[in-house]
Amino acid sequence: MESKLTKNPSLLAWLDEKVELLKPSKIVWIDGSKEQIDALKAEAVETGEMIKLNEELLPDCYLHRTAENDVARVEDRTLICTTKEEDAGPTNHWMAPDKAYDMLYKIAAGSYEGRTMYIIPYSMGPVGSPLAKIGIEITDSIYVVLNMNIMTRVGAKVLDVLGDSNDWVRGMHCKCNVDPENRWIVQFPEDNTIISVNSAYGGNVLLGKKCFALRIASYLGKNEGWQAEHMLILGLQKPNGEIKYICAAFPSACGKTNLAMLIPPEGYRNKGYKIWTVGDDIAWIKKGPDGRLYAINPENGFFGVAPGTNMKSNPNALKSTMKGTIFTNVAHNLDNNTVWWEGLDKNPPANAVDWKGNPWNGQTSTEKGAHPNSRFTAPTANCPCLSSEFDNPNGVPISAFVFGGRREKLTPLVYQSKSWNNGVFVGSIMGSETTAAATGAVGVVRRDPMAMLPFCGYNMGDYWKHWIEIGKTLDEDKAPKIFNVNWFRKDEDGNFLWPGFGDNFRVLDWIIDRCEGKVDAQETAIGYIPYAKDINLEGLDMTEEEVDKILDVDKDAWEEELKGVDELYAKFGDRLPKELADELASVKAALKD
Ligand code: GTP
Ligand code: SPV
Ligand code: MN
Repeated sequence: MESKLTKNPSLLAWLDEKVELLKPSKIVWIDGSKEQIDALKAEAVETGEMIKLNEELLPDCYLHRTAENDVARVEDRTLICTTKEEDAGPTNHWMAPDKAYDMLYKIAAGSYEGRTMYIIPYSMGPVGSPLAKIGIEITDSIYVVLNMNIMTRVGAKVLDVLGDSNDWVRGMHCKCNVDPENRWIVQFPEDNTIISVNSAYGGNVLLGKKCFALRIASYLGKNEGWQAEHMLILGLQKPNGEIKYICAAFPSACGKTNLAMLIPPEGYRNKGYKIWTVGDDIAWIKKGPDGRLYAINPENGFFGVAPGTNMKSNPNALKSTMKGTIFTNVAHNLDNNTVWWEGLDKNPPANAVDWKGNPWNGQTSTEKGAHPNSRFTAPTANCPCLSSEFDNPNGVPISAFVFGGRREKLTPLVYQSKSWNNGVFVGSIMGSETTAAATGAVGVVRRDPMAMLPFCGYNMGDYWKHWIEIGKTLDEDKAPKIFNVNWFRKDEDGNFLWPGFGDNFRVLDWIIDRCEGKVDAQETAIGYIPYAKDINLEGLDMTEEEVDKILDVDKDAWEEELKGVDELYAKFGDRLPKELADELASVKAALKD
């Protein structure tokens, strides 16, 4: 093995085994140097794996297309392999570890023949932070290396911090021949190990992200007393300069990136309000020495949904993609060698190539130019509103947790839970319409507790218990308040009833006022709902009566909804925390009043 970057015995032994299994022709350690990364970019362009975009308009940006059958996470083929099936729980797919290793090693054997094994040392969280953790991903894909280099902190400096420690997450990715029938994304939480075969799409192969930072990390967090959540982290700056931090969990493609980077409405901006982005997808949360919960964003980039991103909906995201970005499965505008996606502007290119690689005329075609789950991989450093605390190794103190889903009906614009345990209940009953972020039907309501359904690395009942236990350790005045939001209510004609995007700031404003005890609310069966007059509508073409409509609590509809919760809870048997059963009973009783 040429120029090893470490003497770490556990790592070298693991690599020896993998070399023997995979039989690479060449081995390259990713040291994180600019020269090395530039050479890999050039190589990927040379082989056609990536297309170099217009250097003047999009400097250092590239386009990549994945296989047509490999464009989203595959939840049916995502396994949690624990010794006991019940430890994976009823909401995960499970396989016995021995059987899974056997199956995966057979698929992977010899699959690097004639190819290069890249060894990527990476840190989730600022390198050396007490909240950070280290992973090693081996892969045979340059695209994966280049994405990991944006999404995480990569290179020799990580190995310096690791030293001889055995505390690192093993990640093996084999692209194989992207065969969907042999595609598996497998977590072994008890072994700190991830194996991903037959895919080359983001969430399936950038192993630091969902596989490590959520599935493995949620399991580690349960054992070590912290939390890994599918949450954005934002700072809301008030006119007096004070900044309050909020973590929000929405399911995939339900608005985290948009909320994390929002620009407040003009009236607020003029007063001095501002949003700072700490993270847009994942939060690692731990109690700090002052008894408050602190969050870091373990990532170093944004793997954001491209469609719908434009200068009006999310200018900060769009600006983040203007340099050093990899675009995946968007349309290629041949006139100026740039990219396009649905919702970027009203002027689709006529002379273009669609996400499948076919000639595409955006002016006349009825097909989509970009895949609905097409994405950009952009460095956080590009974000115009990146928080100065982004790299703070100790994280930021959390004032509020916000849960939210995509619901045409039922769920009010915002409500506040009545207590910590009631808030955990609110998170646990989350339902949301499915999106293109995972393969399968789109627009179907499913229960997605805490937006973690596809990402919890252990029994969801134990995960809820962990939430309840964390609450017990927090003093009442230090515990974040817990809310639920829904930006997606629609009228009978299918039009959104709430403008969303930047105007969601109006709801954040109410949330912070509630945290500070500055505003009253009406108690309902499900929680505290705002008085319509307390949602600031200045500059908005919307009346209080219209706001009232999206704040209503339809008791009959909620009773119906809770039947779905009964079904969910019934799956857990005695792993369902009693506290949640009690909360469900009391909400049901309140709905009958
Ligand atoms: P993941 O990266 O998959 O975890 O998704 P995310 O939660 O970061 O979702 P994102 O912010 O990328 O939003 C996904 C989609 O929701 C895009 O098509 C947005 O245009 C749309 N969206 C986001 N916020 C709003 C909103 O407030 N109102 C409406 N109507 N749509 C929104
Ligand atoms: C999600 O699906 O929630 C994402 C994209 O953030 S992926 O990395 O593919 O999981
Ligand atoms: Mn996500």
